[in-house]
Amino acid sequence: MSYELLTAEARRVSAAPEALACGWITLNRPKQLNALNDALMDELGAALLAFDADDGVGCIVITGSEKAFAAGADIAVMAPKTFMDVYKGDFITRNWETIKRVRKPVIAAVSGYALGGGCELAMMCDFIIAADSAKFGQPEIKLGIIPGAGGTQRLPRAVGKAKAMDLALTARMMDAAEAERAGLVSRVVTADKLLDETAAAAAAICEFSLPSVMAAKECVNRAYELPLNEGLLFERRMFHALFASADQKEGMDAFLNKRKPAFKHS
Ligand code: DAK
Repeated sequence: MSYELLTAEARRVSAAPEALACGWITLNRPKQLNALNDALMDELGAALLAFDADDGVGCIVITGSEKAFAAGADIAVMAPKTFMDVYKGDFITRNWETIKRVRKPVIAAVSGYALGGGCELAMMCDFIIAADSAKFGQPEIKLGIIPGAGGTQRLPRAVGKAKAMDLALTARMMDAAEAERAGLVSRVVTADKLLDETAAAAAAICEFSLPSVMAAKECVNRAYELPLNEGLLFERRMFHALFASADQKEGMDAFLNKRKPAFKHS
């Protein structure tokens, strides 16, 4: 598939022979700092679903430019809209939620601005690796609106109420170091190392057995939806289910025989 506002390629990130490829998506609307319009979100959804359906892909990366992961939803598009436009049209909800359907891990590699919808998009990914130049924020309040794609819900879950309120109410930006301390990002690296560090994380995932990778993602996500006992039960059942995979036999046999596993992703 070819895209206009992003690039998408299945990249080999690991030299291990059985490792899967990484679906690498780079947002590419540089003049607008990757502001997210309808066409870009359509393309992003299509690229995500294509990689999710591709048996040769084990994980997906979303990244932007050095200056901006994404500076938010496109303000020029939103500016003239009326209540009836956004309510009746269910404004930009349609193509903003595709990412929730993706079952393979999605890593956000964030350099520069991740603001408004850009911060929300990063938070919809499974984890965020940040360059030390990254700046996160929910500045919608400056525009007379509030976050509309999960900023008031996912941000407090990630960083707690105090910082979420601070960001949403004052519009200040949080730098990468603060974001890491607060738990929003999993690691911070210098800007020149961001893509290599992300590729290495993706390579580790792509080498593991895809069914167990998908099960781990599903279980961690349940932690946000279920009471503890139900979540534990779900995890237990998924754990049991993986004993039906060939890769469980392979992984454990490889450990016992002091060799590298050759997972078949089945
Ligand atoms: N939209 C459109 N254009 C943008 C943009 C944006 N969000 N951010 C930047 N640009 C454009 C600028 O207008 C400028 O264009 P030209 O003037 O060159 O034509 C170009 O990108 C470069 O920007 P600056 O000249 O401003 O660059 P600076 O380095 O001086 O400043 C900045 C960078 C990121 C601090 C600044 O551009 C900025 O404050 N941008 C706006 C950030 C922001 O307010 N973001 C939140 C937008 S509201 C929903 C889903 C999502 C959303 C809502 C609902 N549903 C599912 C219901 C999301 C809402 C939002 O994100």
